[in-house]
Amino acid sequence: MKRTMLIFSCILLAGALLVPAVDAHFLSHPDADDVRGRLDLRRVSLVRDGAELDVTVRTHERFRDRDLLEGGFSIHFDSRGARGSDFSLRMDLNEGRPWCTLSDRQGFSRYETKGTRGRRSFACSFARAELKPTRHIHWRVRSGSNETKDLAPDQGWFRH
Ligand SMILES: [Ca+2]
Ligand SMILES: [Ca+2]
Repeated sequence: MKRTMLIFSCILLAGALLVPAVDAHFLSHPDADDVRGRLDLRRVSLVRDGAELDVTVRTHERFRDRDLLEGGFSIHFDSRGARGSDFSLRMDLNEGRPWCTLSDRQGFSRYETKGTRGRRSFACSFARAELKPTRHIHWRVRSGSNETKDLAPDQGWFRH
């Protein structure tokens, strides 16, 4: 009985150690210190948390409200049919609060919610169903202000 418990515990432990490593590999991506300005992307992540998707962008430097008002961050999702962006998530300010707006290909707002802002980070969560995915989600991140233009990845798309 003890032996069975031990083997079972080892299997559970191995599973717990393996899963985060695989997730981290596929869902979180570094971006180089490769452009000027405060919105130079450092790391971007897309994590599935049950039915929710959590998007987080991190920058090399602290950014200001002004940087968000001049452009902020946008995430493009390719989740349906032909290649190209089907939905985009804007991460900026609305009446001084961190704000997330998910819009469709035509630019119509489909979902809005409060974001979470740190000195060098911005995060949004929304239901995966909002993307109406018909296949694997591909995504990419753009940051922009008067002094910064950055992309992650530098070319192409991440695959969820
Ligand atoms: Ca960068
Ligand atoms: Ca880049």
